[in-house]
Amino acid sequence: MSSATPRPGKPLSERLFERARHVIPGGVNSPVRAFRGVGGTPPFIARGEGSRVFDVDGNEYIDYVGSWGPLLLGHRHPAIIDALRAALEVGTSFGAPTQGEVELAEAICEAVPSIEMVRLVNSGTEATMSALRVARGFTGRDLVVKFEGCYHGHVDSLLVKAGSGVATLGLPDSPGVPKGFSDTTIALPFNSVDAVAETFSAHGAHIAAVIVEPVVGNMGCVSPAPGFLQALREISARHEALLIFDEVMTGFRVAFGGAQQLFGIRPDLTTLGKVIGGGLPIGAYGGRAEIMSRVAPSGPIYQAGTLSGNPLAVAAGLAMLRYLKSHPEVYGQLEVRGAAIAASAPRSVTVNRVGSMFTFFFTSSPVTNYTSAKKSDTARFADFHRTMLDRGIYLPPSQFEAAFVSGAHSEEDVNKTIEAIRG
Ligand code: HOZ
Repeated sequence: MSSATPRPGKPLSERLFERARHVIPGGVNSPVRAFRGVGGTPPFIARGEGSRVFDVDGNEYIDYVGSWGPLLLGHRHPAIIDALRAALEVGTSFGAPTQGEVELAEAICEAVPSIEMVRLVNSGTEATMSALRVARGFTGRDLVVKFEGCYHGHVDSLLVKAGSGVATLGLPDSPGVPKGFSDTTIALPFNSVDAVAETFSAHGAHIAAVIVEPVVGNMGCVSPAPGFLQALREISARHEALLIFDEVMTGFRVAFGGAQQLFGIRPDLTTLGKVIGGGLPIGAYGGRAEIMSRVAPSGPIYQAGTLSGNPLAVAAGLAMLRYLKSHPEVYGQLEVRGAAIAASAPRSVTVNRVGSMFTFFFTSSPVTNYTSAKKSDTARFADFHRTMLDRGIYLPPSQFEAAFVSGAHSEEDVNKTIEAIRG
């Protein structure tokens, strides 16, 4: 941590956190921000610029949280700020169609060919919740297969053996989810083709969909084993169940066309969020026109939203996608920077990385699913996290999250990060 001016008394972050805990559950508006997995007080962020965030106590950090994924180009990228300024000049919300929504939908469909039609929503959770409804409405079936340690937002029926904050806090399931909802979910080990095949043999006629993070970010970063995604495609198709790729994290991050481009798989439905909003709240779900045309008002499956297609989020997202399309070299740079950081990990650590997503697991065994991710020594992770924060490197405060490199991370940032890792 590089501190501008040392200040007397309790740091402002600590005082704000105390105040926050009186009026906001746990002092945060999303559990993963609370530092429960690593201890201590989360720095309260005052501003961001490029690869850096600055806290209210004057400390500067190289940021690998990137708002949990959306900031693929770093903080306050000029293309996005300019687009937002222009959008602000004409209005913040209309609840009526706008040209920008059409352009963003066209940009998404062009970049991700499996998405023939797309509906914009306000968050990744809304996207996965809606995609499940569409899958169930389209197939007339109720069951959904998910994978242990994958997290698809806080959708009732998907909060079963979930990753992200659920894993960090060690919550097996959430109170408040009716048993009838979780009973519709079958959670299987990630990367186990056998488990998927057996489940489909037993219940195939009742399974509406398989939903998967094609590269998992929410149990830490875990790549699909060779052939796993192909097997999901083949088995689900054989049983006329839909394959949903949750690309909220990987969309436009691991490749311009997402993980489906990287691995050459065409899912039936895809959920997006994060990068497609350029740092503003957004989500999207889309897929085959035959399926998506069943969504209201063209079909009977209902889904709606007052702020859906919000002009500010759309302007920021469109600026992001246009920039990425015209600067494909960004992905090469992300690969190089990500690889350099991964290569700096100590011997006893297992590093998983796909492009700009990476996680250091404190175990010497390979991490291929949730069971192996949980073998990581989380106390060592917490020590590592604290040390890195003290050295000015801001990593996700949980073993069960991915860190993100952005296009704003310079070679110098990466070298500083490597120095901090090596101590
Ligand atoms: N989907 C994010 C990464 N696990 C978490 C963001 C949040 O829960 O606030």
